[in-house]
Amino acid sequence: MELLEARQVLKHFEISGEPIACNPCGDGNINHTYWIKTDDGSEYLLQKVNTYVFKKPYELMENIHNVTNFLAQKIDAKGGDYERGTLNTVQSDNGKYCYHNHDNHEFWRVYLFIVGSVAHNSASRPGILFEAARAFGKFQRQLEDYPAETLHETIPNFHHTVKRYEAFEEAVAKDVAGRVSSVQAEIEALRSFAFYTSLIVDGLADGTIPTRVTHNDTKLNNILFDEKTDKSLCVIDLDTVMPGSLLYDFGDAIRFAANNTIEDDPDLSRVWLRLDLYEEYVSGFLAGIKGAITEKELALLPESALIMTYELALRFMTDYLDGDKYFKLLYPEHNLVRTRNQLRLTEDIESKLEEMRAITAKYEK
Ligand code: ADP
Ligand code: GN1
Ligand code: MG
Repeated sequence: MELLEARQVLKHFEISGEPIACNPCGDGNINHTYWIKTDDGSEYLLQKVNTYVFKKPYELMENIHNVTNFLAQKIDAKGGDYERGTLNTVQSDNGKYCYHNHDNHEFWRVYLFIVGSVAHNSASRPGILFEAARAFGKFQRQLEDYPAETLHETIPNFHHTVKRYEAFEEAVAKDVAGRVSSVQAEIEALRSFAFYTSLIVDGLADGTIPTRVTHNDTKLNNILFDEKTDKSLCVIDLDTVMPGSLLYDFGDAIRFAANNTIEDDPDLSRVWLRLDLYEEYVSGFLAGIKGAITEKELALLPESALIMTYELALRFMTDYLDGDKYFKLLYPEHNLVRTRNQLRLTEDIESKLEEMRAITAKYEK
């Protein structure tokens, strides 16, 4: 995006100063993100919302504005700095924290840029995962008394793994991109894990697993760290904050951060679950959540990592078979590479469930 184009969008927001610099920012798979600097030294984060993924951007922004205000009040009440401890939305000229360009149907939003922060794509130093887990555990606790019924479901059935499996079988049956015959082995491998799809979904439905307000996209790079101290500052990417299960957040974080390699590494010999990182995350998460976890949730922590990894393998494959409409791609076979990687990780996690249970037991109190 050119600076001139950014200026056209930013004139619809209550920002301070005239934009003088614009650069792409971050490695998200969904939205388009830019860092902006203005002539009075202010910095902002400008994002084009992906409307293929988020069908109702105004509802999305209502959720985010309300959740971040709620968090800001809690942080402020404890004497913290809410401009660094949570995202801060910037008002737009329609009063909805979001600008709709009617000519090209783009939706844009602006946050304050958190200066001096960094997002990590891997646990490059010991302690990063403990800190990440504490941050997600704390985020969960801060939202414990958030009125869940006021939240819009920004992506219906986002982590309904049974429905994700059905969507995968539908994509196989339709074969719109003509790719099914070339990926039979992967399809059969995915089918062999179908047993796991209902474990969390059924528990939520019959009430044996509590429904909580959860983040639902707990990748390590959705936390900003202080670049000097390595302490976590702020949980970001709040698009999918919705009612869900704590197991979604725990499992997804393990899926991403305890993989020995990145989630789209094509070299499968590098893909496995690192038990040392699993342990670091478990210890931090249980410290952050401070006892606010039930016995059944505790018991299912290892399976949740398997389920969230498997679910994402299904989602990547579904998108590949549908002709790559959902996730941003860096090259044509990217979704297939991601599927194979997540499938291999699912297999490895399944072989380590007992060891993961033993580790979890060490930190239960
Ligand atoms: P996506 O939904 O595409 O993943 P994110 O909201 O996670 O988009 O943003 C992408 C990246 O932009 C983050 O990983 C982080 O590096 C950076 N980022 C996002 N929000 C901020 C912010 N308020 N301040 C500084 N950096 C940010
Ligand atoms: C997307 O937005 P980002 O890059 O943090 C996706 C997650 C996937 C992840 C896989 C709204 O997350 O569900 O787990 O890619 N977000 C959405 O990298 O679908
Ligand atoms: Mg993100």
